[in-house]
Amino acid sequence: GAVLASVAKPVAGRIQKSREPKVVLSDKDHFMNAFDRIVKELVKDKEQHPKELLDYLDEMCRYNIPFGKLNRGLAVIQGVRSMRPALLKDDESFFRICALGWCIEFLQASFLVADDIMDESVTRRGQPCWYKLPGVQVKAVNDAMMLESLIFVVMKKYFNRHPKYVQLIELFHEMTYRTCKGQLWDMMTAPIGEVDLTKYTMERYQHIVKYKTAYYTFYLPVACALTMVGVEDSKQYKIAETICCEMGEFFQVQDDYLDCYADAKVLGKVGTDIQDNKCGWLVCQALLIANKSQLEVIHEHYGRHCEESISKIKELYVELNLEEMYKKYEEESYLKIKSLIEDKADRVSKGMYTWLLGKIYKREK
Ligand code: DMA
Ligand code: MG
Ligand code: MG
Ligand code: MG
Repeated sequence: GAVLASVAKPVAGRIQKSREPKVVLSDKDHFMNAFDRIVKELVKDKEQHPKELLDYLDEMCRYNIPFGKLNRGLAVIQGVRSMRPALLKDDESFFRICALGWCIEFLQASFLVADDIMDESVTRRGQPCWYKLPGVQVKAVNDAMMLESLIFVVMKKYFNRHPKYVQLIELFHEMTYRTCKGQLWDMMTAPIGEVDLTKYTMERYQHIVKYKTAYYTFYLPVACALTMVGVEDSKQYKIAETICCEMGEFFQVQDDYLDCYADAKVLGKVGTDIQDNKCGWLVCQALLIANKSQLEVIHEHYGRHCEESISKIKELYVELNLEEMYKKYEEESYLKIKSLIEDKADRVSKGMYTWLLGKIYKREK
């Protein structure tokens, strides 16, 4: 049963213009091809499940995993490339790095499927949210758990003989746990129909975003790359945590800004933070500078689903010049992270951090 129209197809590669035609694959091409292989091998189930079940799994994976920017997964390859490129020389070793990158994208997909249910979102990555599809609905709850459990199926398949197998499993478990705590705190801060503005402080905001976003988005790929290239010094992981948490906060501030200001067609999702009563960056900033009557507007209209209330909040954001504040924050934060990288990262890992920062600075989606 086709639940969807679009599925990810393997990449054939571009033909290089030279006397001897040679197919050149970019990291992204390799990464996409690895996805096709991973999913094919996943649904080639030895236990002989009914075809219908395996077809659903195949479709669920292809709908939810590969349509994002893939920066988290690609960061693992990039990290290895800048720290120990020899690991990408032979095909199987390159494939294994790709598989690890995909594990992060599986985790991301798992969180997004659940997040969209919790946030009552309607679109994601330019298509309807998975739980919104008539053929899916509440099965999406199980699919979110399925996506998470598939991480460990993939890992067992390609890493069970790897010396860092246990370390990688523990890393994924720990980052999953932290993200869940962040998601919980995000939701506990935004109870439906209850606007308690005293909760929306920058301290609480920073705590939420560090846990719900920074660890799995930045620290996890970096720690995967460090692990794969054989870094064992715990100091390096501490430095990674410091830099990645800073980048993660920056990234979620962007996410919150884009939720309100981006073109939904470019962003691939329609914003819901205002009506969802979210402790987002914009409302936290607004509360810091609003006068008494502006505070009343927030109190009356934030966290309401009607269009009129949403417009009232957006008008107030314009009045408070929040776009300007955001631009200023983005510049300052970028410079702060840049100097953090300069100060803390060693020569070998600098390239990876700089690449990550370059991927998010001035992003529009
Ligand atoms: C993102 O929070 C965090 C996770 C763990 C998915 P969000 O709800 O702001 O994300 P999005 O804007 O993508 O729905
Ligand atoms: Mg959301
Ligand atoms: Mg959310
Ligand atoms: Mg968001």
